Amino acid sequence: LSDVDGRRLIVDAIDDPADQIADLREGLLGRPARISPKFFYDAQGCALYGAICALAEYYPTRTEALIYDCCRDPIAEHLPHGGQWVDLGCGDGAKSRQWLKPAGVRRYIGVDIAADCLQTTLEATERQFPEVDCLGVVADFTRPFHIQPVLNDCPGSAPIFFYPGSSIGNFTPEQALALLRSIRAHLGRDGRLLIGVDLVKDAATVEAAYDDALGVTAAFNRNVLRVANRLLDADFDPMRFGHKAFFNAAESRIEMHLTALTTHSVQIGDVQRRFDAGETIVTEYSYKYTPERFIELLAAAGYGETHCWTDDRAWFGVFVAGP
Ligand code: AVJ
Repeated sequence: LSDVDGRRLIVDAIDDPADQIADLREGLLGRPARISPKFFYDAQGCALYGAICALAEYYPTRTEALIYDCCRDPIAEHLPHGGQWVDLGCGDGAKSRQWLKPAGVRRYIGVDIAADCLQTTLEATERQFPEVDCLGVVADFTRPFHIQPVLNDCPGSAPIFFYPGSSIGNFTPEQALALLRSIRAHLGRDGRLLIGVDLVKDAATVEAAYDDALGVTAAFNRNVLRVANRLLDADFDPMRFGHKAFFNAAESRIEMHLTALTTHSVQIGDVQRRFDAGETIVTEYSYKYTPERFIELLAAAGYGETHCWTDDRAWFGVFVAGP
């Protein structure tokens, strides 16, 4: 960990941009071609994701918000007071700010891959909650990240790891298990995990959420090719790829792909990659769980008591898990 701005913004040394670029290149040259969903989120991708969250078809964001709005106090009763709130993938931090009072938070730790956005989030949080000590950690938690030294600065204040928005769905169940275990290892005696998870439901509802009528999700998907062009000095034409999203029931996940509409070659740095018509690039898996399956996963990761809240259609689940 290195400290760049007083002690407000800490950069996790493991997050090496050269490795990220090497991963992206390797994925695109592989067969099948793939791109990690973390590359969706440049400035334009973040704006498009914001637009997705406002779509009628995209139920997860609003369903999760509904659960928090109606159950905030009962949920907060299961969280330690005077704790350190660790906001995993904090984005603009708005979801977390609604918890700082009800959970009596002493310290806010925003964790995100995007340093610029993180700085803005910390300033906004500090302005609204001058009594809360705010700091940021720039980290990519698709890799092991180093939060323990930061938590140790504030002894006696239990951590609450907040992982909303069903971001856990981007990991395979095996990867999710590893991440849940590593969070579990930081809980101590009184720490908790508060996590939002999208639940299994009829395929048509899920598919509409990832293939909306206005084509916003299609634009979000194609935008990743513009990110690849910039990072790899490539010349993808996003409009030569079609957006495909379908529910894979056997794996319990939505798959998003970009399908080459015609056979053509793309320059990727100093190599050419041919894409045959119909060949796809996998851009995202978004796993859906039943409450039972997610509780099992938490148990396998070493959590003890677990509580779950859902909306009345049981479309989305919010879980609090302790050691
Ligand atoms: C940010 C991973 C929760 O899987 O629903 C939205 C991203 N992709 N529409 C999801 C996403 C397409 C989203 N997560």
